[in-house]
Formats: sequence, C-alpha cells, structure tokens
Amino acid sequence: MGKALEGVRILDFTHVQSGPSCTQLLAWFGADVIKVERPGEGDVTRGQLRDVAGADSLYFTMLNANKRSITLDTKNPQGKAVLEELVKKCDVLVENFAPGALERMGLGWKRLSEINPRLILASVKGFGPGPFEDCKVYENVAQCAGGAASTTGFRDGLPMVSAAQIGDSGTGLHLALGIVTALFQREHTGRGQKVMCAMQDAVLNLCRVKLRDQQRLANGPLREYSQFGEGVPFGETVPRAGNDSGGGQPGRILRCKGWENDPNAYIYFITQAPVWEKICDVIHEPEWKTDPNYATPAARLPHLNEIFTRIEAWTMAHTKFEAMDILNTYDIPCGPILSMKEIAEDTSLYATGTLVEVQHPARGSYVTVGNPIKLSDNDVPVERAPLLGEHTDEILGEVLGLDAESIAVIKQTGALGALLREAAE
Ligand code: CAO
Repeated sequence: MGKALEGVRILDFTHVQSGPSCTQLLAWFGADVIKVERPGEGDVTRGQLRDVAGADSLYFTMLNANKRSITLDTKNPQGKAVLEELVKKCDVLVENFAPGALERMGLGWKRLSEINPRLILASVKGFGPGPFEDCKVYENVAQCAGGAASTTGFRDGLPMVSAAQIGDSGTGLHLALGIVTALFQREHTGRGQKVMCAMQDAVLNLCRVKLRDQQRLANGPLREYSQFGEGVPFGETVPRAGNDSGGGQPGRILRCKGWENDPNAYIYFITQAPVWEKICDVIHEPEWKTDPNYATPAARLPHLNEIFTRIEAWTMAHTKFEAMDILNTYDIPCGPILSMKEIAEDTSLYATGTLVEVQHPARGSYVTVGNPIKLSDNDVPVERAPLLGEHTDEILGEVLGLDAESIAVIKQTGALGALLREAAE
C-alpha cells in the first residue's frame, strides 16, 4: 500500500486546534509534516488541560500525531534564516496565527513566494476581509459568528454552542481540502498560491441548511419545526429547533428504558416517510396507516408531538440497543445516544482504525481518534505526537543538509533555544 501524499513536505507553523487538525490529516495521508515551535514552550496546548504531570497534554497529543517537531525562535535573525531555508524545501506552509503575525515576522505572501514560487501558503483566520478581519478568534466565537449558536438549542433557552468543534477542526478540514486542491493545480501551473479559510465561513458552510430555512421563512412557517405543530408563531429569523431533525424527515430524541438513571439512555428516532407503515406496526397503531390525520407526511406535521409521544411510549419499554435492533430489522432510521465512555470502549471503532491506542514516552498509552477518511491505497499507521524539538537536529541535517558543526554554530546563536535551556539547567 502507498502513501497518498508521499513526497509532499509541509512546514507546519500552526498552533492550538484549527491548524494542527488540518496538518495532522495531511500527515495521515503521508505528507512529511514539520511542526515549527517556539523554543521552551512550543505549541501552547502542550501545557493546557494537562492531566499527567510533566507530560504533553492530550489536547496536544491528539492533534499532532505523525508530525516531526523542530524548535526555532523566528524572532532571532538566525532562526528566521533557518525558517526561510525550510520554506525553500517545503511545498506548503500552514499557519493560523492572529491576523498580521506572519507579516510582522517579515514573511507575508510576497516574501514567501519570492523565496519559493511553488509554495502554497495556507492560513486559517477567524474572519475574512470585513469589519472583524483583525480579530483573534477561538472555536466558540466562530460558532457564534457563523450562525451555529443562534440556531442551536431550544426555543426558550440561550443560544447554544455545539461540543463538536466545527469552528476549529471544521475549518481544519476545509483548509486541508484547499491545500490538496492547490497542490493538484500546481501540477498544471507550476505555481503556488494562497489558500485562506475563515472560521466564520467554515461554520456557515456547515450551517447552510439554516440559511436555507431563513429564506424559506419568507414563504411561510417552517412546518417541520415542532413549534409549527404547537401553534407558536415564527418571527423574522430562524428559531432554535431543539432536536428536530434538519431535513424533511421529522425526528426527535426519545427516552429509552433506564433513562431515569442513565443520562444517555435515549435514541434518535426518524419518522422517515417510506417506512411510516412499518413504524405504525412497531408501535401498534395500525390505523395510523390510513387515518387522514397521519397517513401522509404533510398531514403528520401538525401532530408531531402526539406522534412522538406515542413512539416514546414504545422506546421507553426498550433499552436503546434493544430498540436499535428491532428498528433496524424494519429499516427504520434511528441512532443510539452514545456516551463518550461507550464510544471509547467500542471495539469496532478500534478495528477500523477510527480509534487508536498509542504509546507515549512521558504519558504511557493514550487513545486518539485516527484518520476518519479511509483511502484504500493509503497506509499510514498513527504515531504518537512528537516531544518538543524532538527532531530539531534530524530536520536540520536531513532537510537542510547541515552538518553537526553548522548545527552547533546555529545553536550558539540561541535560534534553536538550546542556550535558553542550558541556562535554565
Ligand atoms: N518564534 C518566535 N515567535 C513566535 C513563534 C516562534 N517559533 N511562533 C509564534 N511566534 C509569535 C508570533 O510571531 C506572534 O508574535 P507577534 O504578536 O509579536 O507578532 C506571537 O507568537 C503570538 O501569535 P498569536 O497572536 O497567533 O497567538 P495568540 O496566543 O495571541 O492568539 C489565537 C491565539 C488562536 C487567538 C490567534 O492565533 C488567532 O486568532 N488565530 C487565527 C484563528 C485561529 O486559528 N483560531 C483557532 C485557535 S483554536 O481554538
């Protein structure tokens, strides 16, 4: 088996989550990812939410697998010179600094493309050009500005952010696609280009069904939203719809046996139109197949609360897994609400490589999410995240061709942080 991005070298100048999630995917497709980190401290997440004293955090290790780490003080003239040499040897530079930081380093797009005209510069920023373009942005800011928070949660509650990191990892995914597309175009043009992904844009892209609903509102109420059946009028903007399903097949989260003590004893149940008659059989309401109030999808919309109350009486008599087994025999779409504990113990996810256990010299073994995108001709086993500066000498020797004497000279300047470390010891 091959490695899809074999031969592609990425200068990974990213930190926190959005950028690292992108470069980790590229590493899993076989690219050589060189993570450039500030001497001494490195990516700030190494020390954030630390659960094992003296070991890199899971926040860091779960976002930086299969990468090499070099420490480089890019504000030191010699460090900057080394960085520029690396730019010459790399295909892509990925960064997610605050707006203007790369330019302040003297490495704006003009300079980078002078150094290496084939270079692809890929950036994550919070916002695109406009009133907020200079703002620093984290996950939840993007979820709020991209339309996710105003449309998530219950109508009578606060706007709600999702646990899924659609602002950070969602943008990282978008950026990865931009990078491989730019690499593909470079095959024809020989030129690099800038790839920019704003977190607000990525979230909005993932929320496009809500912009659809915003426009539908002009032509009448959103009949598949629970509030329609409840007789609650719609305002000018898309309301929060609780757990109503986003498409035209109404769905809800329903209680299952054990819900009184288990916060996740629930199932998502979809009343998909083609299997309506089977649903009526399962819940023992055969007359609903022909009753004009229930027989068609349109007729059912004003009665969703009543229908789901009846279905829930059935789901509450079964555990979520029993209900899954029964409903699947009828082809009725449904899904158990799985806790993170249940997911972490699911052997089928380990069998596919979606969950992987990795050994780490400082923290022992840990579980990480492997590559969720499976290619039949791409085999890159998940490797632990690098220690800070673990590959500094290796990269200077192998990528830049420097001998031990030249590396020692660079170290003397403090560009690699070695002097700082020695001073501290
Ligand atoms: N050597 C020397 N200096 C370095 C360095 C290195 N190896 N790596 C980074 N730096 C410097 C940068 O040059 C910058 O310096 P200046 O401010 O003097 O120009 C400085 O470190 C800090 O960079 P920053 O502003 O990006 O970092 P921050 O912690 O203040 O902000 C964040 C973090 C995430 C809010 C900001 O980077 C950002 O908005 N990024 C874009 C959006 C994004 O990706 N957000 C997702 C974060 S994940 O939730």
